[in-house]
Amino acid sequence: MKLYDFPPAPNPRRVNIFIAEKNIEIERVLIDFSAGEHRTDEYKAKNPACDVPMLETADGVYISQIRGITRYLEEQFPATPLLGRNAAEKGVVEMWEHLAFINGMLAVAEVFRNTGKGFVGRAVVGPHNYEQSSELASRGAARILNFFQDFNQQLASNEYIAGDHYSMADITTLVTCDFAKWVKADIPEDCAHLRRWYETVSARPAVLSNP
Ligand SMILES: N[C@@H](CCC(=O)N[C@@H](CS)C(=O)NCC(=O)O)C(=O)O
Repeated sequence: MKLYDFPPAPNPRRVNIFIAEKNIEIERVLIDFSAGEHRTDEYKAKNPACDVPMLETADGVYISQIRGITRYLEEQFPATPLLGRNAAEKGVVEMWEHLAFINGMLAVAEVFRNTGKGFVGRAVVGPHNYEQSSELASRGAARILNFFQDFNQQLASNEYIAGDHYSMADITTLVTCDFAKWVKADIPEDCAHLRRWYETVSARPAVLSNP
């Protein structure tokens, strides 16, 4: 099994923390963005989405998209469940992980990719080229603030994002909070619940070993 990885980027970090929490040994293949290795014909043949991370199973199956990768790893390595322990938990973890991704991670990406000089003509991840939009950057900044408030609200009555247990929903939310710093957005002072939770999950060994 191999993980095609680029550790400095936030989405690969989500999977790297997941793997560390589960204590799984996986060979890494570095895909260097700066050299365009995620957009070569060779890589595209394995992953038409042209993104990272991607998993190659021992049977030679290629799985991209973090939800696909974590689902596969959870099935193969069920010890230390991170996607829920029963049907209800699985549904709730997936719900919150998806919300963290679309309302958090993609909101930050909306700012980052629509403002960074390195993303001119590359405002959206994937095989197609899109121009930057300052309107999308502004909208993304507003969405980040709402993400912080909404997740703070969820943590007012829950120890972790999806309830009383640490899960993939926490990992995606934590990585989003750290990614937000790249666009100078930090958890607001008035989000005491989110700040309390952030302190706790940031101290986990699997998080510290994947900065
Ligand atoms: N929806 C994807 C997101 C993956 C993603 O956005 N990866 C970024 C790195 S954080 C990437 O590959 N970027 C390539 C590019 O910028 O062209 C998933 O769930 O795996």
